[in-house]
Amino acid sequence: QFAKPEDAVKYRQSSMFLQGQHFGRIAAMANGRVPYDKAAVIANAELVATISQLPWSGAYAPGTEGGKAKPEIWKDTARFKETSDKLVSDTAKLLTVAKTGDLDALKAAVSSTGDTCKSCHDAFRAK
Ligand code: ASC
Repeated sequence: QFAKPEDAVKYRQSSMFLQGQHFGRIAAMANGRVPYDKAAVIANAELVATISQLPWSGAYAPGTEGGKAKPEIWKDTARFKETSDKLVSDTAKLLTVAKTGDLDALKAAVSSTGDTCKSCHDAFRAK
């Protein structure tokens, strides 16, 4: 899938960067730092729901160790898969909630999705 291992590292870092940017735009509206705009939340949630699926099918394949990725990713593959699956389901839910226009539900979905980001980073990303 990748010409060289560094490309896998670049790919997963790029997808994490994009997720952070688009999730951050939603979080800013959920937290009231930026005025709530339902269409903007949906557009960003569509992107996050898609981008969150990208890194798991090959960008952490064996032999792509590097960057801030901890060795645990390749040791505790079951737990890594569990947390990555949870992110994908959380972001799908986030999109569903975005479309309802319910701001309180959006806050809750942003909070739980952010918890999922954090728990995976705590376990699998070096400082
Ligand atoms: C973000 C981002 C993360 C998560 C995490 C949530 O916007 O870049 O890594 O949210 O900070 O706790």
